Amino acid sequence: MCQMGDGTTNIGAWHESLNIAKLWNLPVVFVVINNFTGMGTTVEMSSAEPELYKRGAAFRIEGERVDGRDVLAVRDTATRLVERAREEQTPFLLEAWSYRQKGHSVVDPAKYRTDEQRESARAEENDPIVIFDAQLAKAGILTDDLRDEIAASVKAEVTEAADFAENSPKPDVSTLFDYTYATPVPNESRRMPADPVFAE
Ligand SMILES: Cc1ncc(C[n+]2csc(CCOP(=O)(O)OP(=O)(O)O)c2C)c(N)n1
Repeated sequence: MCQMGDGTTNIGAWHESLNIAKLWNLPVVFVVINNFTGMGTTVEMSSAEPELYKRGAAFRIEGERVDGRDVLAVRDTATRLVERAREEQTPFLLEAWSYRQKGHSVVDPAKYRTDEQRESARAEENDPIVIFDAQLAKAGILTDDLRDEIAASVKAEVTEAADFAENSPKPDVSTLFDYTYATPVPNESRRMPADPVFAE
């Protein structure tokens, strides 16, 4: 499975990937997370075909769209497409749509959206976690006690991780690129500690 945002789908490399995947019969499921916005640009404004699951058509790649707010629907559709990709030895395109609850990054206040759009994106009926919670409760799997227990254990785990980070010494600059690349790359070695950028 290869996952990307809607913003990727207007980059040439994506179309080249679809083309070669179909030509070479690669069992790849391309999963596009469509939250209708790439940074500050809407899919409607930037995509001549905004129904993204259809965009594999030029490469004879079958596509499906699923409600990305529904965890179980995503699981079922993804499972089915992965099985078909393996059995039929061919790629598929899966578009999972949902709403982006905040801006693109911590420095993006999402001013390109109206207050109504921002509120709707964050509404409980559009929140995948709230929806999944209700599904589990209805199935008798999640009780109030269990929900409290899970919430408390997650909070404890996150607090412990944050405390660990806050209380750890600052890492040495020479370790900046550790675990970034599998093998050394030229640009990396040019930006190691001797680089003026890092001079004290
Ligand atoms: C190859 C490449 N081109 C351009 C960018 C700049 N860029 C960063 S995020 C982004 C848009 C991402 O859109 P999407 O995947 O829909 O993410 P979202 O805005 O919903 O977080 C772009 C164009 C990049 N990171 N890499």
